[in-house]
Amino acid sequence: SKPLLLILGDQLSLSLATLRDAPDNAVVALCEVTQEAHYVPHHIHKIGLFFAAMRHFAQQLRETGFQVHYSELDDTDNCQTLIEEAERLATLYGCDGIRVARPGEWRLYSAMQDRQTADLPWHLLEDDRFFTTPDDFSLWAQSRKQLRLEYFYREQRKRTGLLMENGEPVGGQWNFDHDNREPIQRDLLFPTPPLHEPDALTRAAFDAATRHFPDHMGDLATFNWPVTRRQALGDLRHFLEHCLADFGRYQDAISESSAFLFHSRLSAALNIGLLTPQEVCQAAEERYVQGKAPINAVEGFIRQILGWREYVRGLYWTQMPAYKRGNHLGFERDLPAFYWDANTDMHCLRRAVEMTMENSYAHHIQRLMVTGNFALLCGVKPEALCDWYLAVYVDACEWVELPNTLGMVLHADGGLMGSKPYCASGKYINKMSDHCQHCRYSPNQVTGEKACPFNSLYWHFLERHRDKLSQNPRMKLIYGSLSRMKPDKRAAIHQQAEQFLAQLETSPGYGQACHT
Ligand code: FAD
Ligand code: DLZ
Ligand code: SF4
Repeated sequence: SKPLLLILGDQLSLSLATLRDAPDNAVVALCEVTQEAHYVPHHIHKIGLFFAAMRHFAQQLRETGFQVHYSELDDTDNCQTLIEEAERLATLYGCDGIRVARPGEWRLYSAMQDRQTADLPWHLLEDDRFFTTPDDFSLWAQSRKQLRLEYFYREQRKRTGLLMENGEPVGGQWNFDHDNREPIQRDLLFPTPPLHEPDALTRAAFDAATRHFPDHMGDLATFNWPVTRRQALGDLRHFLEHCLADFGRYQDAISESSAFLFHSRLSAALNIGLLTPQEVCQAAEERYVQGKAPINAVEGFIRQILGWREYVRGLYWTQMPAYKRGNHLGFERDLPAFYWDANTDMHCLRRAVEMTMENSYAHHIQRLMVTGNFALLCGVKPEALCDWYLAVYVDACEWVELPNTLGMVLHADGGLMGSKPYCASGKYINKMSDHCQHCRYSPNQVTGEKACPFNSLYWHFLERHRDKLSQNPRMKLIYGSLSRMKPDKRAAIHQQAEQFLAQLETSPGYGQACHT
């Protein structure tokens, strides 16, 4: 037999199952196709990253001795969809089947599954570059009444031995979050990420991306993501030496001046396969063992990767395709127009979208508590918000984007990702960030011309969803405050929010303009 080994854009790892035990006659294929760059209007950094990293990986595979076919976007015979292009290449090279590891998105997975019995059959392999497989997650979930990250995470700590000592968690606790909620401090200095100069291969990839997708968000002049394993290892080293020790305490802080603070910026490199989650977690643990980073930082960091990252992936694969249709709170609003151009006088939102436009990145608390929280309070419909997050972030792949957006932000899965919605008023943003002093609104006012819109929207949201949320034990306290509010104050807040929502410009079709 002679297989075509298809390597997808987020499968750039030599350890990939598809490449293991490959017969000598196998042909490896990597395919740039317009369909993958179009189905949501990706930020140009994301397209540039995928093309540049795929081209470098193809070169590495050739140097390792594989026979590689690389389809460029400009090839005249390129079919421009992954399925068709792989089948064209398999026929061209006389292959009798196509092997591929589980893709990162359901739409591709189901299309490939449908072709398992075709004349030219597709064979799907498990993608085992994670700590757990979807089957492991399913087995864990079967025995539980309720799915919660915390228990899943503890089990993974025990299974891997990460931060464990004689069967007990290092430091005597599983979780050090109470040490990890420091707001932004005045005069804090942030490390500068290493600069990656684009080489000729990267420049050619960028040129193709810019020519084909000139209208997409962003400018490749500010691109600074790793496109090779060597560059990704450089970013990992920088994080370990300059950021990890402060990662924990400023994990939830938001800064006017820094897009990255002490975050690792490693999500894209992890998601496309330039780094393994195992090596990143082990390297962080090592810094703790050497006494170079405190336990609250190292545990907090490892929990994101060993806990959250695996948990969302397990949820995605065990709950799809129904998961994507979830809309527990019945949201119907289109996406506010400023998500595409940052044109808003709400300063925190403006900065979050500006940083997103500049870097194709925003850190977790900006995604969750600024752009996410605003969409939740306004009731933006899940498909509109999910398409946006999938399009604009360099690390976005549906298996990780969807549970975070639909589940964690919009509570549209009815509570699988979080036991309560992460709704918050302007007070929270004022506490964690230094944005409000630059804003035309005041986080301390709820009604009136200067009132921060988050404040009235917050109460309006609670009122609107009383039926579904007021019995939630974690929300009883806040519903108590709402009940005690004087009726005239409540009416004024209601009116303030209604007025705001009535004048909020939305954009039903911005994304669609780039879909064709
Ligand atoms: P750090 O803060 O340094 O964290 C370290 C690593 O932990 C990250 O690189 C990432 O691999 C992992 N991690 C942290 N939080 C999460 C999480 N909630 N879920 C899964 N992994 C996590 N992450 C993506 O990788 N792709 C996405 O498309 C994505 N979409 C998101 C959408 C929303 C609405 C929200 C709230 C979060 C989303 N996240 C996504 C999770 C998180 O925001 C990013 O992983 C993180 O901001 C990436 O930056 P970093 O590498 O500097 O992370
Ligand atoms: C995001 C993306 C882009 C922009 N381009 C390609 C591509 O040309 N070829 C490819 O194989 N993958 C690309 N991707 C990633 C895919 O959309 C998808 O997320 C992964 O292939 C799923 O494993
Ligand atoms: Fe954001 Fe409100 Fe603060 Fe302005 S006042 S920055 S809108 S939280």
